Amino acid sequence: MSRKVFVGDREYFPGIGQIRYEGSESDNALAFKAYDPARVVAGRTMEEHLRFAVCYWHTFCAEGADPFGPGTRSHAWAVKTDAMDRSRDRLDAAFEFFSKLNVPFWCFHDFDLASEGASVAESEENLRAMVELAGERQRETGLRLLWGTANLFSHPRYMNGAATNPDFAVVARAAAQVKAALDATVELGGGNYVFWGGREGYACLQNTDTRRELEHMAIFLEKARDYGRSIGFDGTFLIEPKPMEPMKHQYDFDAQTVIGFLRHHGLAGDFKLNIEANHATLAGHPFAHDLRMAADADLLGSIDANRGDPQNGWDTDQFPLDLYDCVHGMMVVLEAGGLGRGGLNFDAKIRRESTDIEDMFIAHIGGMDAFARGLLIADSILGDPRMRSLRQGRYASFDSGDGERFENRDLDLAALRDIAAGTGEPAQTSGKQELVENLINDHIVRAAR
Ligand code: XLS
Ligand code: NI
Ligand code: NI
Repeated sequence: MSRKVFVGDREYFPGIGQIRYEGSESDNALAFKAYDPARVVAGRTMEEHLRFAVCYWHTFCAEGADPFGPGTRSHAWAVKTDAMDRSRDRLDAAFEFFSKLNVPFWCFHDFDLASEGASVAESEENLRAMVELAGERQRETGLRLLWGTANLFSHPRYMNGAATNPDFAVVARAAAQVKAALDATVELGGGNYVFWGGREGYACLQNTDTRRELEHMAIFLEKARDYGRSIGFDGTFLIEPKPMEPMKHQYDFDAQTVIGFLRHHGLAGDFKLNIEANHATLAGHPFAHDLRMAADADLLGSIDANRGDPQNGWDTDQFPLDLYDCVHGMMVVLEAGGLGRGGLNFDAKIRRESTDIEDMFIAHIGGMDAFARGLLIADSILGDPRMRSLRQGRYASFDSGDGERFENRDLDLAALRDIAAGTGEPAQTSGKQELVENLINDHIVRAAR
């Protein structure tokens, strides 16, 4: 796809042109080695499978600050004194970047796009003005919105939570933000709306009425859903699980916790899950585990692509460059039939020490190539009859006879007992883990050729 790559009245990334596919032999750091948007894999183009999105917050708002020091990068789009001027410059820089990188989608929080005003009405006004401009930029470039969301965790008023805040005034304030962010998402044609429960959880179990807070969260989501539907939002609401950080414990702990919550509160028809790799690993799971749990429940909505550092217990939001993670993840996505209206959003930030402007491009290019390779390798593995029979074959005893009757719920506990008594000690069956892992390695080498 070829688009106009330079919007507004100044170029923020001079010297960097449209990023193109040059193939695996290319040694150009600013070219795709594997991501070839038009290449067809398993019946769809790579662009259709992967549906890449760039996030606004890490890439255009954050400047590399950490708890021990300020930012290390100063952005040319963040220098003007007037906040609205800065927002407009940032939007132009963002759309230039999206276009040059050739991603089809982007994502935002309300207050990434516009700065928060002194009142609810002023914040709404700021956001509306920026949404109008963003709509223009979308039309000019062909970019689409993967999802919008509201930042319900940065402002000090949300220190005790947003939807689960013990103070009703704060809950209402959070609702006002979600209403405006939903309006913005609908206006920009977003396919999804995300809830990440940043401070929905607790720091101290003894001062918290968890039963009441969880009930409030369900009511809040229900009212947001009803409002969204009433203004014509026909996309998917997404919950993004995360076990901790900033709170000691967050209610949306992991995929299975959220699935249980959605089903319990009758929300599973409108809500799905946005699985973030580093959140899954913080919960003690591999990325592919949370993807699989969501997919098994038919609730896999979208992905926040990043990775953690195995030696660190926090959300490092590194770029997803671990090939195994991408392979294992794409195996789940392909088996689930794809991401539907979801996508792969790079909720990732370059390191504080990565201070060249080209590093933003290099990081995203690497992530896109890693997932493109993951897609190719996953497709190759899933097409290997040995792989299929290794997994399916383990369950062959349920395909007929008593196993089938068990699956059909036709055997009660006493009948199972009699079958066991007549069978004797079951024969030992190897799980063949190393064989499966070796097969995956073989496919990684083959598909990379
Ligand atoms: C933080 C989350 C956040 C959400 C959007 O850990 O990943 O970035 O994706 O609010
Ligand atoms: Ni995220
Ligand atoms: Ni995160």
